[in-house]
Amino acid sequence: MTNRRNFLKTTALATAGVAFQAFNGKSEETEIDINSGKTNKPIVLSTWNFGLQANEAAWEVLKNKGRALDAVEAGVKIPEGDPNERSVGYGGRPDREGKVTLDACIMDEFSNIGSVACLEHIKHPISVARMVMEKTPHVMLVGEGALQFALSQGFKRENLLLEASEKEWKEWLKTSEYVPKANIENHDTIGMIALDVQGNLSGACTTSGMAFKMHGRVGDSPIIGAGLYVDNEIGAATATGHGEEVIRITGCHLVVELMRQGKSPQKACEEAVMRIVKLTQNRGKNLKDIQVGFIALNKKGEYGSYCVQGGFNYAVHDAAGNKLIDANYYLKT
Ligand code: SD4
Repeated sequence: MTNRRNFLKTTALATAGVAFQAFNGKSEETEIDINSGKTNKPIVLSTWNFGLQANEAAWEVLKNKGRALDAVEAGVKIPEGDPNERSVGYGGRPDREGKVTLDACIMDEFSNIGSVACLEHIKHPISVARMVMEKTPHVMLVGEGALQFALSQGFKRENLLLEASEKEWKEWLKTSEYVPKANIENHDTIGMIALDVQGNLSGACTTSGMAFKMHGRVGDSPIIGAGLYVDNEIGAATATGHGEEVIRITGCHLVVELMRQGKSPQKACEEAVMRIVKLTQNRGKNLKDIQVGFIALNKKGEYGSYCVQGGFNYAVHDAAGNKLIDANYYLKT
């Protein structure tokens, strides 16, 4: 919405014609030169600090006028393939049976969707999700069926459980106490959303889920509408944190629908987080135990983010460069 403050900002920027970021401690909302009708594209956003590296891979595609879909797949494959990233793909922490089970989904500008959940032994679940999207009559495959499909498409069966993960799991077994932690090592799920030079949006989301989850547990990340949503007319959103809470409000679909109602990406993320806050309080649960973060991008290349508590950051790459931003949050104490 253009209030007087925004009008002044956008007017001042009209000559510069660049995205503006307000770091006033209250908002990370980008304000684009709406009056000139300019769009900040291409642009890519991704969750957590490993997003910086992932963005670089996505940018290679975007700067060469590639499709946002190819950019987000290439981007999230970086942490997926990195054994040092212990919350995504190869090297992900196992469930309580010592199995590394992966969740991922992808969505393009035509609302094509593909997803895999509880997939074992495959390093790049995002590429399997893309194949579900492009080569099957379905949108989601799980467990053994997803694995069989991946193998039939030529994916290699691999052991994803690192020695370090096995050690941690054996340690965990001593107490078997499940305390789902978000913000581990400042990176968890990678969710990535991008707008290409053609003005098309796509998104991808991939994770090993919550460490020591029950075997068979599926989070928000492979669920279209929860961990990821793209509407090429409006915008895109992706989420990280406690998947159960994101699913409860169909988080990313909600964020995109709020943008459809005219909210900025920042305000849409804030409202979705406030819904989680309210439902958590209504259910008598402690908000301190919960972390959820959303990032959102609209058709103009404006973006925003908000989360329940501090510690969440996200990476943004546009023509001005690649940077990490600390998301603003609700719970200040
Ligand atoms: C899940 N949302 O499986 C994922 C995990 C995550 O920060 O993002 N943790 O619930």
